[in-house]
Parts: sequence; C-alpha cells; structure tokens
Amino acid sequence: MSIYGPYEETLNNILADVERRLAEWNDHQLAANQPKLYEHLIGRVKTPASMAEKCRRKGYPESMAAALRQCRDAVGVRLVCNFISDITRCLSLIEQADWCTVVKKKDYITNAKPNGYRSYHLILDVVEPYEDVDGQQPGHFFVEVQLRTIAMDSWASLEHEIKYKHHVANPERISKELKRCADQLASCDVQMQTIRQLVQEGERDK
Ligand code: 0O2
Repeated sequence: MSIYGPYEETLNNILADVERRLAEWNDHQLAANQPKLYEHLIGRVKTPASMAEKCRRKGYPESMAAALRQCRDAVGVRLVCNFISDITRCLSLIEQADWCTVVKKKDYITNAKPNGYRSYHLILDVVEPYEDVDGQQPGHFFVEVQLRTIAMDSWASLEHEIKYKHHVANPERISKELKRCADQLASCDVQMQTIRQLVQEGERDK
C-alpha cells in the first residue's frame, strides 16, 4: 500500500485543480495584453517511494499523516518565469488569492543556498472538496510552489543531475564551478530585467 493510502487520487485531483487555476491566471494576463506570468509550469505528486524516503530522512514516521501533514510537499508545482519581476507578480497574486493561504515562505533568491541554489518556495494551504486526514470535508491540503527564472531552473536541473552521480572524479572543483555558474546566471537575470525595463519604458514613451 502506498504511503498516501486512499489519498493518491485526491492528490492528483488537487494538483490538476491548482494547475488549472494557475493556467487561468496566465490566460487572463495574455487576454489583457500583459506579459505572461510564467513561461511554463511543472506539477507533480511526489512518488510514494520518494515521500517515504523523505519521512525517514526527516525522522518522521513513515505514515500517511506524516506524508500529508508534516512533509507538506506531496503536491508540488514549479512556476518557471522569464524575469525576476514575474516571480514578484506571481507571488502577489498567490498572496491575494481566495482559494489558498500562504503558510510558509522561503526566499532562496535573496538568500541563495551556499551551493548557489536560487528559488522562492511557498507552502500553500488549499481548501478542496475532498475529505482530509483530519476527517474535514471540504478538507485542507498542502501544496508546495516553487518560483524560479529559466536560468535558476536550468542550473537546478544540472545540479540535481550531478548530485546523483556519486562517482565524479573531482567533486570540490565541480561544486566550485557550479557555484560560479549560479552567480553568473543570477547576474544575467538582473541584466535581463534591466533590458526588459528599458524595452517597456521605450514602449511607454512612444
Ligand atoms: P523534489 O522531487 O524536487 O520535490 P522543509 O524542511 O520541509 O521546510 P524541505 O522540503 O526539506 O524543507 O527543503 P526545501 O529547502 O524547502 O527544498 C525542497 C525542494 O527544493 C527539493 O525537493 C528541490 O526540489 C528543491 N531544492 C532545494 N535545495 C536544492 C538544491 O540545492 N539543489 C536543487 N537542484 N534543488 C533544490 P526534493 O524533496 O529534493 O525533491
């Protein structure tokens, strides 16, 4: 039996619902002739094996309650944005949305991890028409949202891939190069933002 017990289908439904709401936001922006909020979206329900491993790593019981209440990232959505300012636009919409409450924020953009990882993480409490682990219906479910630029996302993919290659010859050198690369990409994100601003100012002055 999966660590999610009978909730596996519910989690997939919640993911679909959150993805639909976020896609609607992008559609509204485009219909109003505004730039996209995000370039693309990736959603996933954490695999039961990966969730069981996380429970063990965190010292939680390998139970449905721990998977759904203590871990809080069984359902995850990553919004990959073109510009840093789009991350701010997404954040502001999420904070004002009536269908969710932000219960935790981690700003790894202002405070990058020592390895160079950058991203903005949110935990949302979403009310959905399903019974939750406390027997409430509509129930409360947690959803993790990660907001990144394309540059931050490509770095994280590469770093993630390398992390699981345990037999690399020169791990210190690779970590150092990865950190340098993350800092250069962060500087490119700032430059891209400046270019976007200049283009927008030019359009306003026309
Ligand atoms: P997956 O499959 O990506 O979900 P908590 O202590 O519970 O508040 P948590 O969840 O342990 O926090 O850690 P945190 O810092 O919020 O980040 C968890 C997720 O962020 C990871 O998920 C990654 O997706 C991403 N992440 C965090 N740090 C790094 C990093 O250094 N490199 C990369 N590539 N990704 C990172 P999972 O659980 O690893 O897997």
